[in-house]
Amino acid sequence: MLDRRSFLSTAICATAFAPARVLAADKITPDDKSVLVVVDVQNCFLPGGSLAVKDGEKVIPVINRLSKAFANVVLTQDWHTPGHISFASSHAGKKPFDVVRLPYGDQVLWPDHCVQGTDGAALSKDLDVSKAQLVIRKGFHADVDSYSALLEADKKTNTGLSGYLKERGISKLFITGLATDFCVAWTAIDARMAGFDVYVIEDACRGIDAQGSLMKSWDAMNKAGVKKIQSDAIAA
Ligand code: VGL
Ligand code: ZN
Repeated sequence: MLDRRSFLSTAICATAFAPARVLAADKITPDDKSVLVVVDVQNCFLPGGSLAVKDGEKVIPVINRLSKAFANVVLTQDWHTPGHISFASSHAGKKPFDVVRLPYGDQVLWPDHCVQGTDGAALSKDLDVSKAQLVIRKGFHADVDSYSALLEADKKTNTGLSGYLKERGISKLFITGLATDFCVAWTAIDARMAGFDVYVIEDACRGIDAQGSLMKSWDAMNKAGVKKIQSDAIAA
C-alpha cells in the first residue's frame, strides 16, 4: 500500500523530474502577425544527404503539426550555384569544415550541397508544404554565402524577406528547421536586427554542431533577444 509519505515523495519526484509542461492558458496562440518560418528542410540536410544534420528528419513531424496552427507559413531553401564559393571543392587543397577568409569575412567550407535544381536541393517530400505562402531561396550568388534568410553573408545584400514580411504586417517569427547553429541562428539574429519579435522552437530544429557551434549559436541568439521555446508552448 502506498502510505501518505511515499505518495508525497513520489509526487514531489515526479514534479521535480518531469519536463516543464506549459499550461494551456500560458500557451502562445499564433495570430495574423505571426509566421512559421521553416528553414532548409531539404534532402541534402536529411539522412543520406551530402550535409546530413544528425536527427534532422525528427523536425519534420513537429513542423507539420505546428503548421496547422499558423495562418502564415514561409519556407526557405538553400539554393547554391554549382561550384559555389561555400563549397570546399571550389578551393584547392581545402576540405569540408575548413575555414577560409573571403572578402566578406570567414567562411566555413562545406561539402557540395543544395545545388540549384538537384534532388538534394529539393524540400523533403515528407514536409507538409500545403500552407506555405512563400519559398525564399538564398545563397544563389556564386561568390556570397547566405545562412540567413534575410541578409547575405556580405551583410549588405537583402533577400527581400524582411520587406515581404513587413509589407504583410507580420511582426513575429517562429523559426524552425535546419540547421540550428547556422541557417536558423543567422535568420533569427538578422530578424531581431530588422526589428521582429523572434522565437526559435528548439525541438523543431537540429544543429550541425561543428566545434561547439551549437552552444555558441544559442548564446548569440540569446544576446540578440531571440526567445528559445519548445513546440508545446504553442497552442497547436
Ligand atoms: C546550412 C551550412 C551550409 C544550413 C546551409 O541550412 O544551416 N548550413 N548551408
Ligand atoms: Zn549552404
